[in-house]
Amino acid sequence: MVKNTATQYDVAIVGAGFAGLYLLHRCRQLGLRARVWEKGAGVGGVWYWNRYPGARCDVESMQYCYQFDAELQQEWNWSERYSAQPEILRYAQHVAQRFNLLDGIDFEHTVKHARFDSEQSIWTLTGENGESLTARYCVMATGCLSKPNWPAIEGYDDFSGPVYHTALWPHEGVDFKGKRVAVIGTGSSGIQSIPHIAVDAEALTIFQRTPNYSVPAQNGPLDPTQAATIKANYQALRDSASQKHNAIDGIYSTESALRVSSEERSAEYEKRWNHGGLTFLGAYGDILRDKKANDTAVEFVHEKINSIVNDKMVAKLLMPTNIIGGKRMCVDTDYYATFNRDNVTLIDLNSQPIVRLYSHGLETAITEYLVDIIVIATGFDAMTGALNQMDIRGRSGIALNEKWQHGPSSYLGLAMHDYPNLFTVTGPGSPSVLTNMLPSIEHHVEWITNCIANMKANEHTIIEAEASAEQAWWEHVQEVASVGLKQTTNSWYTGANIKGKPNVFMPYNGGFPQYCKKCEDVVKKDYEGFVKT
Ligand code: NA7
Repeated sequence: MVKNTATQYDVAIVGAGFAGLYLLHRCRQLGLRARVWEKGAGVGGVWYWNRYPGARCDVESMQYCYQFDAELQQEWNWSERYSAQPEILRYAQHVAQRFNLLDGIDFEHTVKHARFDSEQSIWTLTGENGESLTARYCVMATGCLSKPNWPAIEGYDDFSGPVYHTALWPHEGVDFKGKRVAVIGTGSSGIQSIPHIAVDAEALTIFQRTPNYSVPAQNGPLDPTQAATIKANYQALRDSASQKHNAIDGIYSTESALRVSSEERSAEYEKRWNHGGLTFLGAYGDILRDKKANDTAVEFVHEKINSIVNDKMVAKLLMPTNIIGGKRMCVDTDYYATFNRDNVTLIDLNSQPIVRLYSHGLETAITEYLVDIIVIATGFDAMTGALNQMDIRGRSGIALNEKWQHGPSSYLGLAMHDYPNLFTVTGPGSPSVLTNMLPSIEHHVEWITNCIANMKANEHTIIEAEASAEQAWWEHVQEVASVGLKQTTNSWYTGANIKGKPNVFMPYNGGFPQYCKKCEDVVKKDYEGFVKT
């Protein structure tokens, strides 16, 4: 039965991940009527879907959490330095309950179309189930890593066993005991899951196209004294993080890797390797700016891989040859050591590409691999994938994926010309995936909801990014992307992981503080670059 909820809301929110939850809460705080549509059967977004073994965040939990509510910050206790997916999901569920958000969310509601009616100045969302939702404003809180990327391999239907994508993991889990397992893909999801699968599986064969750099998390139970110290002065940590390029607190040197002796450099890298985590790249200020400086970090990690992995041929295959930090570095527990296990085999897809799946396994250009279970860890159509898969049409009726056919563009990663009253949380053109997502999400949610409240207070009904402002911002996004080494690597930041996707560096690499300042200036100048009516 087609049901039209008819009620007009101030704000329609798509997605009940960390962005959607906070949006709903903020809207309610500001007296805005809001409704959330969420595809999943529960809250949590990326943490709802990515339930593969070993899934955990790569930013320390004391930082990878909301800061908008001081009490929430104080009362929640993380058990590990880097929490695992079940705990992060419990946190999202706790937030939803604590702030009474569940009654504002329609679960299992997938948006098919979003249309702007210029005459009435309203957005209408239509779901796959035929229901509709109307609101003056629409906020896409659809996440940057939400649309799974399936490799184009022939024969999915021919394989007689189960095939699991890491981003669509079954809620009941997967029992690998006594099974021969294949993992395709060695990005973060592969690198996190492989050590766990290896422990349970009878045999694990890993199909690697490109090796990734990974540093140890050095994860463990969170030291309660350390947690208490942070909690006693949480704001100082948050303030310090907000001044960092990636919004992650840590020690980032501005010194050149090339101005110190090789002994001093090795000692610094060793210290950071032993400390664990993404701040490894903060050892020197020019690692992501100067290829020679980058080479020093590459050499260190190569030596580490060589020292951990017994089979030197395997070690060599695991050593990436591109720059370090071009792709998002991985943070692991026991990844390289896993290759010393007797039940683990590494296959280089460059020397034997997969030809097809057949009833009992995978066939490569060289041989056949008998397996019972296939795990697909091939990532996402990042940043634009979730938006482009909906049919979003603005003022002139042009679909967003048509506007973006040569690559995305936006004003501040927040809004697009020709799509009035539509906002994106951590959209392309914002720092998003180059930062700790939580502060980036909170910043966007606050900016967007303040903007909507301001519109209402001033009796405006439409806000739209000017074409010139969008163009100037996008040129700036590309200009800062061209500084340094990051864009020299093919990655999901540039869309290179998806066949046919335009090659455009999508996140804003000018740094979180500079970005926030720009957003603040826009507001101070009465929403400069936007037209309000
Ligand atoms: P990633 O980082 O995009 O990694 C995907 C991996 O899958 C990577 O090794 C790819 O190799 C590989 N891949 C992709 N397509 C294929 C095909 N067709 N055949 C073989 N191998 C393939 O995704 P993740 O889910 O691991 O991590 C995403 C983010 O989540 C991560 O950056 C963190 O921020 C958290 P390639 O490098 O393309 O050759």
